[in-house]
Amino acid sequence: MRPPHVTAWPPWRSQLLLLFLTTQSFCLSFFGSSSVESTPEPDDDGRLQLHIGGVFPMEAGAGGWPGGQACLPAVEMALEHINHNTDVLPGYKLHLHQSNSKCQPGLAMQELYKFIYEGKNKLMLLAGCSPVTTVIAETSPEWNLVVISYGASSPALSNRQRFPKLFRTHPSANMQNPTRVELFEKFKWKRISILQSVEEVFQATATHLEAACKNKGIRAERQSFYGDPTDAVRTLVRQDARIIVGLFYVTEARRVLCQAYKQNLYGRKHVWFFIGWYADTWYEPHPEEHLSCTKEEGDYPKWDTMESGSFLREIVLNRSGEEFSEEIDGYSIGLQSIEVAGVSGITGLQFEEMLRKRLNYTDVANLGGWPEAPLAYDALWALALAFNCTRANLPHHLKLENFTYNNTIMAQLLFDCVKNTSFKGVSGNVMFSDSGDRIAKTQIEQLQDGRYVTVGRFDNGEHRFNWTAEILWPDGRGPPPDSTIIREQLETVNNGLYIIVCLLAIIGIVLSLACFIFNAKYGYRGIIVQSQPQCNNILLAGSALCSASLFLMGLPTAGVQLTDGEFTLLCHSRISILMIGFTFAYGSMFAKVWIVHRIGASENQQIASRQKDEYKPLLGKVSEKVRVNGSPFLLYSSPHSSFPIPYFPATFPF
Ligand code: ABU
Repeated sequence: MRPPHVTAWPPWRSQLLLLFLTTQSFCLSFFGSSSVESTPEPDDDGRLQLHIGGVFPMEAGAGGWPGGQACLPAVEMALEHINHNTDVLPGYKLHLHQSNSKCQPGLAMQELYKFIYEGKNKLMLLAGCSPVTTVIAETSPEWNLVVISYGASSPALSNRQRFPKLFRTHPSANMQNPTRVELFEKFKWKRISILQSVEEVFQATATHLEAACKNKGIRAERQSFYGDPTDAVRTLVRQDARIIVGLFYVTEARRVLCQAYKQNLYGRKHVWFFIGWYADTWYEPHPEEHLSCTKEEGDYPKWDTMESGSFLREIVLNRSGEEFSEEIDGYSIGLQSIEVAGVSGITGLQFEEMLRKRLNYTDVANLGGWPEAPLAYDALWALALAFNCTRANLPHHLKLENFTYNNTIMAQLLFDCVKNTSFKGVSGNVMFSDSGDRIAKTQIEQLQDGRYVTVGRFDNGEHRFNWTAEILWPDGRGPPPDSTIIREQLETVNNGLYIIVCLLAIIGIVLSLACFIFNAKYGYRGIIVQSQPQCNNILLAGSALCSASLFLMGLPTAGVQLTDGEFTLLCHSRISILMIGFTFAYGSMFAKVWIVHRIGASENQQIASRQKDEYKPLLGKVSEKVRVNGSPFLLYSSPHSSFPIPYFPATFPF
């Protein structure tokens, strides 16, 4: 059963929702369309307003990305910069309608519905968080709306057939997979495990990673969980997983750590790869999440120390090749551009300072969406520049402010303008691939005693790793192996013990031989004749063979080398000798017991037949009684039966 706190969004539900909204849209366009020409409304300063909608996940909920916390202020900042820039959209003012999606697709669809059917027509939409972007980008083409996503990493979104009007400034999560595989190869790990939540974003990333590993001859085992990772972590422990790639949202990541602690899946033998866009101190337990493992439980590990194992994270960078060598170290944000102003007139560093100020210098590194804030800023610039481009290319009778949801000409122009976007933003060069994706590089960081240290950067395009620092290993002995090392070792019997057992075996054989000679020598005596001498001889031969098998049982002893052929022969011989010896000894003993029994039984029979004659008259009466009762068994079991017991053994098979 699903845990009640988990928000689910299986594909069939999104399809149902899509169907519902499509039907709604059809009905509304039939009976009273939302796609009416909106009356342009001038602002206080006489500029015409252009409306856009944006959904921002302001909280993570049970499992999600709270990226709106830093991305919304970044978008608001971009809005101010664009509206104050006289070169961009002169005579127009952008107006943002925003709502909190909580990274829940159902809620986001409700907000989308409001954007469309309430207030002014929106020309474009901004979306963040993969599950939300997925449903919005799947639905929006019904209203000819282009969507720009500032925070959706799902590889599934790179599908033009399914998402015909989606662009994103956030790179696909697949970008990190070549980096991971490169690391596996560097440390000679041939077996890794993937632990993933069943969201489509992680499912698609894991599938891509599995294929990339397979190409390099690396075995990847995948475990997935829905809400509660307990069973999946248990399976990892059973599989002796050592190198683990975690693909899940941050609240789920804390649950995974809790289980890793409980089930001992941490420490110097383990290496964990986590997604790089979690807040810096994401591993600290949150009291409101009510996890059953907290710091107070005594030995709860300090996850930021090396004793807890190696924690690596991958951060996607959005820089061009020239900027690659000029990275600024020590920033977990990892996304700001170098000190060259872009289209907005500010540099990456200025952007960061402005955003910090806007956020009142709070602990920004622990804000959801802090690493993605430059992407959100650039997403709004991409949107504004696309409006600019569309405005310039529109036929005379069409105006941006008159956009309606069935205006396919304007929708196509908007789409083409976004597609051809190319500008320098605060997150680097912004341009989109044919599938609407951003091109990026990856940075690897290691959590070393409370600090994230950049250990290397991987250029996906050139397939080149640039190492900047050593990865530290908890015990200083280098990378841990990818599984328990199995060493084949020949186990031999101690020479002293072997000699003692051989001496005992010799004594056994000598005793058997002595008994045999004794048997042969005194075979004429009555007592020997009555003791079944043939059986005795076979028994002695069996005992001697069993004792002889002990010589072979201890082989090979320490220092004795055998070839494979010799070892096979030895194995067969010792078992065969023991088997034959045991059969001789036990068989002859059993034969003896049988003979003695038969003699005893025939003597009994003779006595019984004598008694039968004496009891004949009584027997006649009893036979009559048996006929009347109809059951000889009842008669036999009756406590009042006067039937003579000694008669029965003679009728039994013996
Ligand atoms: N970097 C945030 C991505 C969030 C998501 O893909 O849902």
